[in-house]
Amino acid sequence: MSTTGDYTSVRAAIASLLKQPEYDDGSAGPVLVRLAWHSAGTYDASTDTGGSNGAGMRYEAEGGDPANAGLQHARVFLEPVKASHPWITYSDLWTLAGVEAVKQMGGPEIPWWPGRTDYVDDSKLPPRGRLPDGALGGDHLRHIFYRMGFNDQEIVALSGAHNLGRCHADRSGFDGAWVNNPTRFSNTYFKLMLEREWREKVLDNGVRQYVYYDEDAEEELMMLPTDLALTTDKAFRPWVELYAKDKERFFGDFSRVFSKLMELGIRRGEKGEVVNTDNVRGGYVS
Ligand code: DDH
Repeated sequence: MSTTGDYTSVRAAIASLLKQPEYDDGSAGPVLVRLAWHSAGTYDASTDTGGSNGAGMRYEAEGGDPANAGLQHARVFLEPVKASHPWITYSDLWTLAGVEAVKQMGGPEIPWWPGRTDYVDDSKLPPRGRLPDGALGGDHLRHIFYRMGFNDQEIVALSGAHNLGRCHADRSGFDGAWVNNPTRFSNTYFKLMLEREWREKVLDNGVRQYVYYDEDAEEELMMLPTDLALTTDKAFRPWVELYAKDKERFFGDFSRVFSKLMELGIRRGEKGEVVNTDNVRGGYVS
């Protein structure tokens, strides 16, 4: 059994479960990053509700949101880590797993602090509909991410996470990967977005996405309507161009905004300790 507070041991346990030859592209990494993001991305700054505190996805109200379809795989991957480190909260484990997965897949180090609690009043879970819908456009992106307290540049930087993983027809309805090496963190997503001729494709299930056939990979790559909105919107596009050119800048900005995402709704005291124990305003300590 590990020592309470030994996050180095938790990180090592996460790193050692990433390789999953039978799963997707052979890695649990991308779906762990998505779990971390969806656990935090329910935050609403105006009511100070939602966010990673509470690990509300353990409950049907949040876990059963169609936007979270497939994330049970990520939670199941992490169960052995919780079993060998029972002192860690789910909310800390899920956020740390995302941070560690990015690093292990060749991405930047992301500052992360522990202390989240699993206390949640499940009658007060954030309403569904707070996570983005890939079928929509730039206005929707702003509506969703401004609500969390992000600006246009931060929206573009965060979207760069789509260098990782893939869409699954049985989860979101969209299908395919954004890049041909989806378990390696990079800025390829931004490059492809600008450099390739994307054409609209309506899938058999009626879902509309954009595709491009990559001859080298002999694979069809995809973009969501929300992804390509980053290239057509005047305010988003310069950031796409910058990140396509400057990988270091993207890595630095991604690290900062992902860290900010993981901290949404978490209030810390002078020593970095979390002073609100709930994911709803006025938890036990206000
Ligand atoms: Fe995403 N994402 N995401 N995404 N996302 C999907 C997969 C992954 C949107 C829609 C989808 C972020 C932003 C957006 C990851 C990380 C992040 C899928 C496919 C859809 C759809 C799900 C499936 O079928 O399995 C939309 C829309 C947005 C937006 O509006 C900006 C952000 C901010 C992140 C982040 O991590 C910071 C990752 C990783 C995946 C791959 C998951 C997997 O299983 O593989």
